[in-house]
Amino acid sequence: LDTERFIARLPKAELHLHIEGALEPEMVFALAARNGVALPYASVEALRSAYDFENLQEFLDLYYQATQVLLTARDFHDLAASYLRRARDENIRHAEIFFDPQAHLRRGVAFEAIMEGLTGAFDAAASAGGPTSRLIMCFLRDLDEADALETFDKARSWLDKIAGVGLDSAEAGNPPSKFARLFERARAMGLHVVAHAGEEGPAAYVAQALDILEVERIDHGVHAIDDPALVERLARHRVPLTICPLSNIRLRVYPDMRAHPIRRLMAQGVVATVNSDDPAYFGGYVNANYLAVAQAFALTPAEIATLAKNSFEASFLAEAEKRQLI
Ligand code: ES4
Ligand code: ZN
Repeated sequence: LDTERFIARLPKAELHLHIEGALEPEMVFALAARNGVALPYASVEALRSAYDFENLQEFLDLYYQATQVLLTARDFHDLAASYLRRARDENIRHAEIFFDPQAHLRRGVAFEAIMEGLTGAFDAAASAGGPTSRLIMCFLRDLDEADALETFDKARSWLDKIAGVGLDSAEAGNPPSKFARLFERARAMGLHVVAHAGEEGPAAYVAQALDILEVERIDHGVHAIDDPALVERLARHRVPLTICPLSNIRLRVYPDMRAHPIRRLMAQGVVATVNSDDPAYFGGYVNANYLAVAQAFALTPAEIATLAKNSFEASFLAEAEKRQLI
């Protein structure tokens, strides 16, 4: 309980959160009713009991199905407002938030609706004392690069409200190299660049994300542990990993928390951060993720505080902004 209070009181940044993954079952049903969308589940409980995943793809199938209730600017606003209230209550001072435009554009939702809804909620939260938020536009790696480039074009008039680009969805068989031109364009436009790599994919995909996409952070990156030279490289260059411990257990990347490599990565000098990924699906927001790791490895308060400090270091905030928030 002491550890729980210590974690709750620590100022933290969240750097790996898919806003669509903060869609709680109750909100799925509320938005389905508001928008007249039919659901293949009889109740909130029936939907929640489907959250038992064998792997990443099984999760993604349900995640994309649930996103179908998101149609209007108001829906995106309500979703972001709900996450940010939760984040504020957990003492998260800053959030760098992913969204998946391709998952919405292909259903006929306009870019304007997504952006107006999300940024409206971000601005309201920031004005009300926090957290502050930035947006990272993710591309679905199981689609081709041409689709990503087309989507990037559609985002052109919104780029002043987008901090960076990322890469997510089904990793196996979809290496970072597939998106070399997209990331070259994003970097040329001054955007920050990150990518999911080494979640279900191999350490070689983490190396590709660094070498070909020239990313500043790796999302997940846990499979880097299989390549000691790569771990050493991440540590030496202080390339942060945005680790999502409960996600990795729920998607069976590791059988239990004791088998998770986060402690070994920390011991080898990697800038590790703790994040929630898709908290509505994986059984916990940020503080629950810190607690699960702290308990599995009997972390000291100093070690827990280092994870929180890393979250600000790894963020895209300017140094002066970091000092204000911590
Ligand atoms: C995701 Cl856990 C995870 N992995 C890859 N892509 C994703 N999109 C949303 N959650
Ligand atoms: Zn993720």
